[in-house]
Amino acid sequence: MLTRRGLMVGGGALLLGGCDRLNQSAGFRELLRSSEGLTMRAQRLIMNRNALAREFSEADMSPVFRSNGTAMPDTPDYARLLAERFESYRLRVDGLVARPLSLSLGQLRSLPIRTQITRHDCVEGWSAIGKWHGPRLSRLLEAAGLSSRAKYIVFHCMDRYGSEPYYESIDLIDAFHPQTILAWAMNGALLGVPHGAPVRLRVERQLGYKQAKYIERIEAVESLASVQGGKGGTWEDRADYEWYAGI
Ligand SMILES: Nc1nc2c(c(=O)[nH]1)N[C@H]1C(S)=C(S)[C@@H](COP(=O)(O)O)O[C@H]1N2
Ligand SMILES: [Mo]
Repeated sequence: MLTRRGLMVGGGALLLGGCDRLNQSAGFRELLRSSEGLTMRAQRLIMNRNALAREFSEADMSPVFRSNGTAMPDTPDYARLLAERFESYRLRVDGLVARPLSLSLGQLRSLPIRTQITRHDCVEGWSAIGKWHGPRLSRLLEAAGLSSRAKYIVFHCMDRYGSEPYYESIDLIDAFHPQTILAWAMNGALLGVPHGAPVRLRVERQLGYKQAKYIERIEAVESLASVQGGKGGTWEDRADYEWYAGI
């Protein structure tokens, strides 16, 4: 029987490509076997998780970008923040981090920004192309010192559904994706209230309901089970929407 080492040092071994060599490892064979049960679509989703969402040009931008879900959070706290133009607003980053952060809007706006023109797709059947500006989420997570135990990033919002705040969550692949930003401006102006002022998430490889608006707290967790209904988001808990809403 040929051993892996035998193949590596044998005469023909030098001609073997990386894949042939990988095929010899039990771990890789196991991976192939377990993935046979997955559909092609699921495999493609897994393989392409780091790919970029398409970016558009200024000419493609929608003349009207409608608002959906909450357009004005109706809590006294939000009314107060709005009245003082978010002067005392703080974005908290906490949970499984070494150094919890509490950032004013001024501090958030002083971080280097990414600008991207992307298409937003809502499950209710509408899409719009808009331009978003804000720091990458990864920058904040790095500044906070994300723990190696963290597996998900939860976004707690200032608007409520019933008695609970709107919330959403993503995994670390999406959290560190280059197009995952905390947008504080849209289409060249400060983010308006209907679109999530003062800060909303853009996670461009996923559907509209994942794009959390009115964010006040970003929490790193090991499991989603203990956050609200346990399914990772307001619509996941209430309407059985998929947690991973990849597009
Ligand atoms: N906090 C919060 N975030 C939210 C929602 C919401 O109601 N509250 N609605 C979601 C849905 S379903 C969509 S399609 C988008 C709409 O974003 P827009 O209002 O900027 O178009 O926000 C998402 N994020
Ligand atoms: Mo949506």
